[in-house]
Amino acid sequence: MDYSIFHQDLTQRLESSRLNNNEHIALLMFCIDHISEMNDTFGPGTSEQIVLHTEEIFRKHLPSNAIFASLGDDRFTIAFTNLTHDIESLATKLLALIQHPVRIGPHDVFISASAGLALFPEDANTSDGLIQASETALRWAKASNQHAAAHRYTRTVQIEASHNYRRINELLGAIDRQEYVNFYQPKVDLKTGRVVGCEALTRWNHPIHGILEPDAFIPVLEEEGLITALGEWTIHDACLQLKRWHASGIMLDQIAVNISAQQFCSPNFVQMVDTAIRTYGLQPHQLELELTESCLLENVEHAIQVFHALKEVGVHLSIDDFGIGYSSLRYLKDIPLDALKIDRSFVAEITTNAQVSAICQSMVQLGHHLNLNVIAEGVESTAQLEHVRGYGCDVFQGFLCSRALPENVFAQWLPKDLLWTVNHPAGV
Ligand code: G
Ligand code: MN
Repeated sequence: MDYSIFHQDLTQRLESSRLNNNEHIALLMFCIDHISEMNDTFGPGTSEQIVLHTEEIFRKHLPSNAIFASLGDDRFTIAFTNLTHDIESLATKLLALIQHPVRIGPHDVFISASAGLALFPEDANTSDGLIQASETALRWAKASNQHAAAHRYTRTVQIEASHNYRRINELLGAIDRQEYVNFYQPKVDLKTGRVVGCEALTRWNHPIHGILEPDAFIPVLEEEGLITALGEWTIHDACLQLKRWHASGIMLDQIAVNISAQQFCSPNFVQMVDTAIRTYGLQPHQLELELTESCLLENVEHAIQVFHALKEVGVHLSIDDFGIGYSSLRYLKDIPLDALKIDRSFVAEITTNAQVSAICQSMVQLGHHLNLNVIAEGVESTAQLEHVRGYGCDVFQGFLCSRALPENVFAQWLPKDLLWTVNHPAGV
């Protein structure tokens, strides 16, 4: 059943149950564990086969009073009304049915699954509340490695969730407490050696743990849908920084900021970018937004519109981590871009792997044929530098030149005339 029909049906069942002495309704949320890793391990198409197989088991064994929806990827939800049997033992039975090896090609793939359970009216009294409670219970089941039985939504779960809430508050409060800080990594023109700009990379200066890299906090913010607040701070701070450098005679052309897909898709994103530029009186092209192909995954039409709207504002747009995303090359014809950034995993092998080197060369040509600047990321050695220069890359970034540095260290590191040579000490 389609999820929106499932949701409607569930809402109606809750309504009639309310008129019927609050008859119990149970919602089970199932998730197949580690499905995203299965294709890597057992070959492409494995996860789809497992999802179909699981769906079939559900359909075969569901009682007639149940409604069932597949939520895409690895999730399934089932609602039961007029509960006549023990829901917990039914959930246990379903989990046991799923958790069997499935023959896929030459492999026996063992499926493991987790489940969360929430009841109306005890745990929640709306369909959204019930779905949320079952998801919270599912998270708890996964976190505690519980696969044999459904985890019932309980006060323990609420306590766990409020821990999570405190962690989120900690992350968000960090903006007000000014614990986030941007570090800057220089970008160097490969023909002239001029430091043309830098990439702002956000760090969290945690009161206890010290400087944390984005991996430690960005995924949590994204998971909770809170990345936009930090993203807005990052853009404002970067614009302010470029303005300050200009005021002190450091005439970098441009500052780049990374944009998460979630932020890119958020309402008012374009407006926010426009406001930031105006607030600090920057020329629009002095701000570059680094976007990944994942921006185009959810809603391509909307994403293309956003790209065009940003171009109207006049900011520079580049595709970050180019070459490792999941989208096709087709989008390159539909979106206005200024640069491609060759992912550093290619650069890492450019001197040792002839295939990788050929791919890099082709990426440079592809970029140039589309009138784009091509930037090589992650250049760590002079040999890599010579390769990317030889292929005609326009700009490079990487530890050979400098790591991302705090603002004052960056300003000290910058060559006075902004001209970088290999002899200039690397920023550490
Ligand atoms: O993909 P993106 O450009 O946003 O990645 C930036 C990240 O890459 C930063 O975390 C930065 O520390 C890291 N990085 C930058 N230069 C290098 C490099 O030369 N080598 C490696 N291994 N990582 C780098
Ligand atoms: Mn980047």
